[in-house]
Amino acid sequence: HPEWQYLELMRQIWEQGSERVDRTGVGTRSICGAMLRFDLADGAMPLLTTKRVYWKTATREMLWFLTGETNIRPLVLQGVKIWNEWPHARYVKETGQDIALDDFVQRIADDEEFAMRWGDLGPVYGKQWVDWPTYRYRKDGLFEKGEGINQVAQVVESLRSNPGSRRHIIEGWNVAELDQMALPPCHKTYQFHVAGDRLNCVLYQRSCDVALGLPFNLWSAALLQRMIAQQTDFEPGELVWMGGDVHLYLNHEHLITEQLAREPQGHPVLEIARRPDSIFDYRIEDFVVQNYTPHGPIKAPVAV
Ligand code: UFP
Repeated sequence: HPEWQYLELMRQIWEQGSERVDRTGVGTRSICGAMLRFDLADGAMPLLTTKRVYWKTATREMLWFLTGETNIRPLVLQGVKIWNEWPHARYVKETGQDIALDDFVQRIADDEEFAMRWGDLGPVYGKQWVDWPTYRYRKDGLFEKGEGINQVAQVVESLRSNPGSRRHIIEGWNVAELDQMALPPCHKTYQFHVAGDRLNCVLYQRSCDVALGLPFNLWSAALLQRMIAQQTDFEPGELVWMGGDVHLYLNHEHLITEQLAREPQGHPVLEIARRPDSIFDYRIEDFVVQNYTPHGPIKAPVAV
């Protein structure tokens, strides 16, 4: 079962990772460099079965990236909570008002103006993916804003017109704008590769919380690959995931022990019910997962 790769990685980090103090202060065990490979033929997806993964939440986030949106409001209105901590922390810090997270999120939902002011994450994935900013220098030495680059549209186009290219890349790591982002991109580079009639994908993830982040990141990468394959008329090929700093948080011990005691069960598949007109026209209803009978969820705190 392909999921053993994930469980082996988890075990290896927990047993052999070097213990380090990290940005969040929680502490991790960490290894440098790891690779996982998943074959997406016949609808197969890297959707973990040793605990329930909320794939619809990850799917809504991916669709939100593709809109270019960086404000959490559209996610909040769909009940997706994964980005809420960051704007909340900024609000508390900048206004000195100690509002509870739930109240802050409710206000984002109810008050559009408030959301405009406080709900933005800065130029994170969505912005870089579909509207990477450009600047042009003028004769007088000043510069003006150029047109944004839609990397996703360009990759779809280049896969169609020049499949053998080695430049099919979607990059999130905009060095000049990292300081404006709530969180610098973790899943920072996607590269696509055509082999015969199959579309492969490499994801490079610079930093990976294997217990809570990776299950989401694997699903999302495979989802993006599936959508792009559909749009470019290729069969889904392999997803190759590569991690840089690959770690487990020390306060996830109960999750790790529980999950490593479980065995993968079943082979979930993803069906895309419709072929939308473009990569930007997918809707949540288009995605149907079958044969997903996972073990129960395991809760653990996210390090912010
Ligand atoms: N993280 C992930 N996947 C993500 C995401 C975050 O694993 O998609 F957004 C984890 C990695 C790390 C933390 O534990 O969040 C980010 O912290 P840092 O920026 O210090 O690497």
